[in-house]
Amino acid sequence: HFASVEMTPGDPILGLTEAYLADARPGKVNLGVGIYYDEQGRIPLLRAVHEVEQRLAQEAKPRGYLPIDGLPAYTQGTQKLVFGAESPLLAAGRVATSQTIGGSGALRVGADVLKKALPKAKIAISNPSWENHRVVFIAAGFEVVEYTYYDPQTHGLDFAGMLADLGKLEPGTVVLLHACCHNPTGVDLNAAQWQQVVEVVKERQLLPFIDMAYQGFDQGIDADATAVRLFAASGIESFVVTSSYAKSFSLYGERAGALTFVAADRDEALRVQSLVKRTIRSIYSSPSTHGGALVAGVLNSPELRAMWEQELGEMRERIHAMRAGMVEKLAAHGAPQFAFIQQQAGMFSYSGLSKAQVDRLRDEYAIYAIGTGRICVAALNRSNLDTVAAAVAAVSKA
Ligand code: PLP
Ligand code: TYF
Repeated sequence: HFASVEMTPGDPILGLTEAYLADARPGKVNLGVGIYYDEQGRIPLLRAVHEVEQRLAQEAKPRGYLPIDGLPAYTQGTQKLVFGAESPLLAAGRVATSQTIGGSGALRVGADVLKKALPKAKIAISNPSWENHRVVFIAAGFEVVEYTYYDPQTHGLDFAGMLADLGKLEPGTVVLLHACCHNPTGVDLNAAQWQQVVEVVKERQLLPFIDMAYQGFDQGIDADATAVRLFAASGIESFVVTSSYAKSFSLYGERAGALTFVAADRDEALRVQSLVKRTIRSIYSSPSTHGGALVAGVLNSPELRAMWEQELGEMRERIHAMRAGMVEKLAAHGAPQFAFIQQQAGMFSYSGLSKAQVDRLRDEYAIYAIGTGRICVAALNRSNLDTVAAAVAAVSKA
């Protein structure tokens, strides 16, 4: 039956971790996968999360099924994080949110729903984007096109190119936008640029699909939601937001995500939500309990919420410090051309390293980065910063 099945290429990011784990060299560093590590090189268990976990263990509650669209305390908490508690959209009942299996699950359910609602629409993603964006939307039956985004000359945004490409999309095209901390480049728009994107999207009648996997990882919960808030205030009737708590709660394996549809009015929101639920039913029936209970427990306790915000703040400050430290150390090792790393935001930096330089980092220095030159700055710490900077400087010399 399966004789004709050929080997399918694996995920290059997750494959790199396997190679890293198999590497016996001491002092190896994994700058590949997008995971936030603390100063000790460990994935943190946030104190606020641990606190809820202990309470849950004490309560020893039964594990019934959740509703198809998840825990209400979780989806309502998500809406307030995404739009702000005072959002008129929430008051108007125009927002429908479902708890999903990670941000990835939100992307896929969202894509399947859009395919049913808008069977002819294409989707435009940034060039480059997280590779799974393409994979997910192709799997949902979409034709995927790209819009200009990154400028390799400046290591920044090609904003003119981006606006021009968005302005040429067919009306009705879905546009996937990274809310903040763009994966893989680390290159974000400022508020004024977002406002211009909002205008083009409105004028071309595009459908914004905002992927927010790193809320709170650059400037803060509200600042990082600027794009969402501008779309919410724009008068645009409908858009989609996907959220992930993998990074902001350090809950990678718990698969805590959310899918939010904004609709023209309350009645439309209810109808869209019925289609979302039908879609979820046909894939995995209902989401899992534990991650949802942890996030809802933190968001709905003023005390734990304050603790979480502080811990989130510590994570983003550490990332900022590592960016500054990396730039400083690289300059000290004779590579001042990397100053742009400090302008980029979030976990990732498109370092500009070539495939050959990335190969040398791995072979000669046991430092693992993605072949595109993407590095995860959230994997740097005071103990590995100097070694990494020295190695990057060394492979960057002609
Ligand atoms: N979207 C982007 C841009 C991401 O980088 C990630 C990373 O993991 C996700 C979505 C998916 O997150 P999750 O791990 O919650 O599926
Ligand atoms: O880009 C990253 O590294 C993260 C983690 O298939 C990730 O978003 C990478 C690949 C993948 C799932 C998650």
